[in-house]
Amino acid sequence: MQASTINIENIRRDFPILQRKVHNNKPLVYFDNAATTQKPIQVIDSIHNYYLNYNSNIHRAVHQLAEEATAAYELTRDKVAKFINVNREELIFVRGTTEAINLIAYSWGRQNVQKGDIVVTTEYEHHSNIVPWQLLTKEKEAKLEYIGVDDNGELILDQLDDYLNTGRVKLVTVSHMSNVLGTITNAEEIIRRCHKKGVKVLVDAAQSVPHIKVDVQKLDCDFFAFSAHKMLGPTGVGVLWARKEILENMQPFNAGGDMIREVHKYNTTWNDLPYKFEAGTPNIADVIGFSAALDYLENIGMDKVREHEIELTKYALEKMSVIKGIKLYGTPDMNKRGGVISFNLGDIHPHDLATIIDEDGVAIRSGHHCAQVLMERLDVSATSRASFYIYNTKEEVDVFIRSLNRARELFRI
Ligand code: 7TS
Repeated sequence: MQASTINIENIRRDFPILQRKVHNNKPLVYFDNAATTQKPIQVIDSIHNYYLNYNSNIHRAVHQLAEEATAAYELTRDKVAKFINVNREELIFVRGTTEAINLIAYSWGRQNVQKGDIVVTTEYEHHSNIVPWQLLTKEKEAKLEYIGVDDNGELILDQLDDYLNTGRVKLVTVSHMSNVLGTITNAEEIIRRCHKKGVKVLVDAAQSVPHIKVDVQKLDCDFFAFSAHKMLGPTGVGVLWARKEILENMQPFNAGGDMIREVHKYNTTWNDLPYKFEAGTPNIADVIGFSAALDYLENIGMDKVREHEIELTKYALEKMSVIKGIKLYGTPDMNKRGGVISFNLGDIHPHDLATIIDEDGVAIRSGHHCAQVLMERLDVSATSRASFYIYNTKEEVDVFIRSLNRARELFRI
């Protein structure tokens, strides 16, 4: 029995890497999807086809190849805009979530955050949604504050109200889904409370957009960021969305070709949105490859993707919870979590555990997951983490469970 109504056998055939054997002919069980997902053949072919048949720079020349490349690049923008329900002119291609957040911190933050102001983030952020704000608040003599995480792995929203009541908050920036706990943030509620006080909200959607249907207009945030490589797409492509009036009032981040309208010796005027924020030759091949990833997910349907992950995560949590000596992090309520399971097994160091189960072909992540503030909150130096996607099966979870038990026996837990 497969985990859900999606046809996993067909899906798995589209991912050549899943046929790979590792460590003495063990089938690969890839459970490191929160770090990056595997790519279907459609994505690989689309990049290959671009280089084989119409490699060219975009937005410049009038020859046929340039026109084909420009059209394919811009078609991805249309598809992304539809996927998250926004206008294409507000949608900027960047290198990834990290670059999107840095862009906001640099361009918007430097113009809008002043001495004494507050930027609020949370204890379960990825470093890429902490460090840029540390740099900004230090430079501006502003303050960085944190919404805490409770023992269920959920945000303590009362603390948000305390910060908002100071009247000094300029921005609240939150992960839509924790990459360690899998907690799905109640972003709608945070945005509602912030907007009541005129405070802007950035949503780091690196872990949500790949797994749950997100309608950005409905969400009503001000900034939104995610990475293609966590949703079947290539590395080196990310998306930043922001409201038109915000982007229009923002200074550019990178300056150079393509982002200008006219350049004179001592002054320059900016190109229209979104090109004002896309200086230089972009990652054309991978943006085009991202199109195929979006088609692939649209074909399956994001509701099905979510359904499948809920089933798999429930199944894994049930089996894991009876392993002697295991500590599972995050809420058991599947409505509030995605397909990410962080855990510790006895006093086995997560790196040792990951190495042992790697011998059985199971790839998981171990370490601090670029979330050291959360590790401090959980009072651990590291965790092990299994994270699922559309091609994972219950049979693979069984292999993982057997492997965890082998590690437990090795360490006599
Ligand atoms: N925000 C969140 C919530 C993330 O999980 C990640 C990457 C990022 C931002 C940064 O994304 P990037 O594409 O710019 O690197 N998370 C992980 C992870 O959990 N393991 O490896 C990368």
